[in-house]
Amino acid sequence: MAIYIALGANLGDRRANLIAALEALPPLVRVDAVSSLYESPPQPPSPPPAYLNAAARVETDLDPEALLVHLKRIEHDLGRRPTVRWGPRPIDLDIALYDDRIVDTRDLQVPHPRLDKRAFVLRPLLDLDDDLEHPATGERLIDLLARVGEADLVRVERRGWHERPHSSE
Ligand code: A4P
Ligand code: MG
Repeated sequence: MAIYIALGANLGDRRANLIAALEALPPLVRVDAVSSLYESPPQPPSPPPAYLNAAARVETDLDPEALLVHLKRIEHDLGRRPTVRWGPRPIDLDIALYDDRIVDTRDLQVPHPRLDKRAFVLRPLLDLDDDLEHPATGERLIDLLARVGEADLVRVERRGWHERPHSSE
């Protein structure tokens, strides 16, 4: 197992926001690998803009609570301000998985509680490691993805996108 962060953006220069977030993670959080980049309509359905999503496999000595604080700080630095739940945001950084740990406190649930219903989280995680399992249920993420379907999800750039200048494929 390892630690996986799910990234999403649906405001401003979405791709640039995701890259800025990845660059803001070190040195406290080292980025091992980044998934392909995907686009999908907001879920639950709401007016555009669409989201860009990706996932990163990371290494860190921060415990889950300290990692959440770090992610919230990056979100804030990138201009995110609290709005309505599920409202549009320049950047959303969630702890998807933290090894095989299960955390369930008021402020933090790991694995992310809606992971199993979201192709835009499952597909990027599976890009990174195709044998991942849900630590609480033991279900394979590949089976969860088959259940939710990924028809709404478009892969817009292959792995390595965050190191390349923008180009349309
Ligand atoms: N929190 C609890 N567990 C976690 C965790 N594992 N990682 C708490 C990060 N945060 C966690 O989150 C609200 C609170 O959740 C945090 O303060 C933290 O204490 P937030 O990011 O501030 O607000 P939010 O993102 O609006 O709420 P939430 O519940 O995280 O929303 P989701 O579930 O992340 O949904 N559609 C598409 N296509 N792509 C998307 O990326 N994202 C959302 C946001 C909705 N629709 C989307 C997408
Ligand atoms: Mg969030």
